[in-house]
This record gives sequence, C-alpha cells and structure tokens, in this order.
Amino acid sequence: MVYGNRLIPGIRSCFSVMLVLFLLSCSSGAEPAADCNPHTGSCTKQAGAYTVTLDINPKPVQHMKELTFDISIAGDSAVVLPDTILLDLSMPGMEMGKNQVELSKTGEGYYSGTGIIVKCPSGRVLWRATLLISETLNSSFTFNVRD
Ligand SMILES: [Cu+2]
Repeated sequence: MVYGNRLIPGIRSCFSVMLVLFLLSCSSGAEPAADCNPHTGSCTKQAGAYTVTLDINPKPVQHMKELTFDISIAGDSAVVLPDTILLDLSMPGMEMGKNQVELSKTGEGYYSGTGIIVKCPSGRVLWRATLLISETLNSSFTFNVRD
C-alpha cells in the first residue's frame, strides 16, 4: 500500500478512533447522558415503591481504583429485601465484559461492596451501574468516571 505517509500517522490513527466511535455511537443510537454525579455526593432514583440511593467512594470516582459502593433502599413495601444485591457495571452501547460487584447487607435496607471500574480503551468514560435488586426490580445510574 502506498498510504504510508509518515507525516500523518497520528492524524490517521486519530481518525480511525473517531471512525470507530462514530460507528459505535451509530449502532447504539443516541448517546445516553449521565444522570448521576457521584463525585460530589450520592444519587437517588425511584425504583417501583422504593427510593434507591447510590454512593460511591472515594471521590472523585476514578478508573482503576478500588471503589466502595454503598446503597440504601427505602420504602414502605412489605417485600423482603435479599441478603445480597448484585451491582452490574457496564458501558452504555459497548460490550466491556461482565463486571459485577456483590453488595452485602450491612443493615436493614443498606448494602455495601467493593469493585473496580476499568479504563475503556476507546476513551469513553460513561458507565452504568445497575442494581439487580430482584427479578422485577432494578435501578440504574449512569455517570462519568474520571481519570
Ligand atoms: Cu468501553
């Protein structure tokens, strides 16, 4: 191939990355936006009859650092909450491999566990934490992870 112009390999690889990102964003539709800022406080969502709060520490929440995920579930439903809850970490629109954190009950409606969010080679930083509370009840938070 006569494409070997050595002055612009950086530009060409940058273009390739952009092309890949473009194709990925094309295949996954509109890029979802973060709906949670875990860097300065906790995030709260409604899940059925429950109010679910997620807090991630230490802050700011960074890649490749051991993170503690604390959740609290409040509600006046009589449904018994499980002893452990899985927190599934994924990237919207990307297949990153399974990353699930087991959260153990630390009190009535309180759960805690530790895990790591890897750094995505694409440079994207948007992650989603989905709490698999029960077969019919889950709650997800989408947030940007910092370097
Ligand atoms: Cu990724």
